[in-house]
Amino acid sequence: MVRLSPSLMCANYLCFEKDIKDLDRAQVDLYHIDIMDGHFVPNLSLNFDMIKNLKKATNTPMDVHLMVDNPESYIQLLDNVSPEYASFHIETLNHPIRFIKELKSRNIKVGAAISPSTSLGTLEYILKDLDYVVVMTVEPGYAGQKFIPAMVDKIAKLSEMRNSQNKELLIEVDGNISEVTGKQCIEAGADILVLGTASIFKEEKDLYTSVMEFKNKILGFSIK
Ligand code: S6P
Ligand code: MG
Repeated sequence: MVRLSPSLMCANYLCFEKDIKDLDRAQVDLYHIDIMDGHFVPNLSLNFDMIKNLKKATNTPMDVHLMVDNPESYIQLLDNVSPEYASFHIETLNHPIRFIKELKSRNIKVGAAISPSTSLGTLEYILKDLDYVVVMTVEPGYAGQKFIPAMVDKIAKLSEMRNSQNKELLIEVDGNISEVTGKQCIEAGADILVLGTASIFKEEKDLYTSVMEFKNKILGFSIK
């Protein structure tokens, strides 16, 4: 079943608690938490103190997307919040297998995120060690960007790789996932849709309504 993961950097921080309640009521599957460092990407977004507070307010699992150089230096911060899922960018590590083992030993499901111009070949020898891959369908760093159409083919190729190497692997897609691009990604093999300004975060609607409408629109596409 396809899972829905709202990207909380798109929430309204002036009424954050209400947004979380609305999303929980709509039974979203995961919270996508973007962590940026201003180096790997030229922006900053959410932080670990916020995750700690969020964990007090909801039981929905957290999926931390580390868009940072040197993700190994974030282990202590991850330990402080114990997220259920965490992904690092494959472009940032020389020794990813060691980092994957570190996270797994903490009972964290581990993902590798891959930027649009990075080849799938970089994942070939670690695919069997991963729980998921985050295919970036925009350049990492900002919400509200345009979907890169060539990423649909990349998802399909990754899906073929998973068939031969790791059938349990989940494919998450992140960046301008709308009703239209979401369907294309699901058809290509995506399992987790990150939802941002292209789908549910709209000023004119509350989040509960937005998520329910989005679910209905792609219901035939196997949303639970
Ligand atoms: C982008 C970040 C994403 C965004 C998401 C927002 O660097 O990793 O998770 O939050 O793409 O969604 P949208 O629909 O505004 O692109
Ligand atoms: Mg993200």
